[in-house]
Amino acid sequence: MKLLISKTSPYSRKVRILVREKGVDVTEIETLPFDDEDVLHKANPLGKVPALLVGERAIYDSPVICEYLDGLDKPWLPAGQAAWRQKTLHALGDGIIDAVLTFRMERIRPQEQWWDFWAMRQENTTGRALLHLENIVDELGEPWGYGNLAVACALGYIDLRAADMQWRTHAPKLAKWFESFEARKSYQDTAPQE
Ligand SMILES: N[C@@H](CCC(=O)N[C@@H](CS)C(=O)NCC(=O)O)C(=O)O
Repeated sequence: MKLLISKTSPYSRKVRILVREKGVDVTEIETLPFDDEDVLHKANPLGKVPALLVGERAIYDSPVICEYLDGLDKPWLPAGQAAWRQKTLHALGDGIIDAVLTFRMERIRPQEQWWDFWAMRQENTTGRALLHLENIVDELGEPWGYGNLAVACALGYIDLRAADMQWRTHAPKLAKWFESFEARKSYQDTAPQE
């Protein structure tokens, strides 16, 4: 299997960590989505990373790839009703990434094109989601799980792109919980590289 990734993409990072934690045999291929490379467009017409090539077939987006790879052996995702809890947590992590990414795209435009309403909305979304996680931190468990994977990558992405939020000050219990992830080799080996 081949995995198209970018080394700053938090969605790619989720899959890259899962691959390492579960020991799946996958070759990573680095692409630059904003360079509109053919290899990526062929794999994913949406032009986004990550995309997984399984023989002639391509699988995307990152939650679908995670579910596919996780299901190959000893799934983290529990069976039955408990799966929805994990998938919802995964969606929460991805939603934080979406909001931080949207905020960043707003702020790298020329300043006269900034849309403050939209930027503030993303900031508020991120703040609310972090507060929610702080309130449910005791339910999260550790170390990696299907939902925690996305939450940890979201926190890592805030560190990369929105460090001035100082989220650890506002969510100290979550910050403590996060320490065990930061110490993992799979997390360190997938640190974003610009
Ligand atoms: N929902 C998608 C989001 C993927 C995504 O937005 N990836 C970004 C990189 S972080 C990308 O490839 N962007 C290129 C573009 O939007 O054209 C997933 O979870 O895989």
